[in-house]
Amino acid sequence: MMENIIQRGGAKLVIGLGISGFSAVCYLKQQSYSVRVFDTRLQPPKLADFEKQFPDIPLQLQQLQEDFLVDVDEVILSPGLSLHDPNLRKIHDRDIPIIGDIELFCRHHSASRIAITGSNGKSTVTEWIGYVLRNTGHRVAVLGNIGVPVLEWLCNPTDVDWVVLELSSFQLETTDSLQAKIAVLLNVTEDHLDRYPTMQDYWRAKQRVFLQAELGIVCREDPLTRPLLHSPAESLSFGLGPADMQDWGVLKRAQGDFFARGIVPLVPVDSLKLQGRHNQLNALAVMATVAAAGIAIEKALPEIVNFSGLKHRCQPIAKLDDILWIDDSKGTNVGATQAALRGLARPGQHHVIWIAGGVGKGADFSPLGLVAADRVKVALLIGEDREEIAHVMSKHNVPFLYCDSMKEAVLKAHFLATFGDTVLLSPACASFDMFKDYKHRGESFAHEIKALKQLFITQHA
Ligand code: UMA
Ligand code: ADP
Repeated sequence: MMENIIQRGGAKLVIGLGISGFSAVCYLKQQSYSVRVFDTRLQPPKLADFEKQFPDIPLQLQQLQEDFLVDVDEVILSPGLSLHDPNLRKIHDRDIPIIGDIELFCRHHSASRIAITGSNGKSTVTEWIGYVLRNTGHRVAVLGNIGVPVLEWLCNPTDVDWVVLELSSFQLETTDSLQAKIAVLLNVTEDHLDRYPTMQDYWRAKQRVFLQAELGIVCREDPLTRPLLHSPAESLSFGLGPADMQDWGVLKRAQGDFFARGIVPLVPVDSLKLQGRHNQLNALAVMATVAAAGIAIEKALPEIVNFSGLKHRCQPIAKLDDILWIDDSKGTNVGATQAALRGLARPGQHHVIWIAGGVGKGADFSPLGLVAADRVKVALLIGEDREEIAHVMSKHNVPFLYCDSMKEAVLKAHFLATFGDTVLLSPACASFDMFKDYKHRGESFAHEIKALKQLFITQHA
């Protein structure tokens, strides 16, 4: 439902002409605001669309000129730029308020919001919640960092019972009016330390998901998820051990492990389609959320166990000669890759050929040492920061080889793998030194496996 928008005299300056900035321009124009646009890049991604659709909107690229700020009463900043970016100095000097697209959305749209954040698992849990809500007869929009800008949807909204928002720390920094009915903080492990001066700054941003929330859902296994800075009216928790009455956990029974609410066992843990301990945690977060949204858990459970996950997140993509190839290209930080190695390989067996490396974003790779030492046969290291990972591997006596391309990594993996091994792409790094994005990296992995398959079939024909 749309609320009345009070027209303000000044102009809105949208910074960033990627998908979120472009959607902000479309929305603000639709609402008859006066709009200007600035991007520090010479060729921002949505430039062509912008010039075609809005030839009359003033645009500055690369340098923000003082005259562009006259009459601007609010800046809508892309999550891609830090509030401390030097390009924003003139805006700070003039004390112009800076908000993000999520803030604008929350001010202008009043449907019930479920907000999900965390260092890892956001997209999986967001889609999973959307899937369960939809399949139990609810109208839902799944938006945000997942790749659908909130304001793009708001230009043409449909009637919904729930808006499910995946929120990054970057988006939370510029959002004051979130007021989620349900706010979920999945985990907080190191990420984006190229943008945050300290881990505490990153954690502070994540905690903003609880701003004026009605219910906070947190992970008992990660103390950093507890709402310490902003208190939701109520809290619930999930974790892989036994749980208090209304909380979510796992109970051990003679027949095996069961997901449970308090002391009530619900379904066997191994009925879940998704693999890995981290997905058991994700499943519990989904159970807690959809139950809090008012869905009878008995109705939700068949949908929850049936969810088959998202591409590039621990997805088996091929089996050749009894060797399993797994694409976890979205493993872009240490926490995600730790979860993949732990979740997919038994300790002590060393049957994982692990492809890793890329842009490390200032991360400390040392937590990967022990987990790799227990499980990895050989690490095949690619990309800009491969030497940093190699350093940790050599400290833990994990064999490693450098590779200069995905093709080389896949070929080497093929030659090194033996019956029953798993080849896992889980880079613990961003991809933009060698690929467009994590999807491109995963596709390149799949492409090289396919090429290998053809070579293999031809040779054996
Ligand atoms: N940039 C500049 N100058 C500018 C603006 C941006 O150099 O003036 C650069 C920055 O390096 C920035 C990059 O461009 O990182 C992308 O910024 P953008 O404004 O083009 O981004 P959008 O296309 O609007 O995409 C953004 C989110 N991107 C980021 O937060 C970096 C998308 O999340 C999100 O899906 C989209 O809005 C819709 O809400 C992507 C992401 O990588 C998937 N998120 C990070 C993550 O998941 O780890 C947080
Ligand atoms: P995000 O949107 O937070 O990046 P994704 O669902 O896209 O999360 O998953 C990113 C990576 O994190 C994948 O490698 C995935 O296997 C891993 N992952 C998913 N859930 C968790 C979790 N609860 N804890 C740790 N890693 C996880």
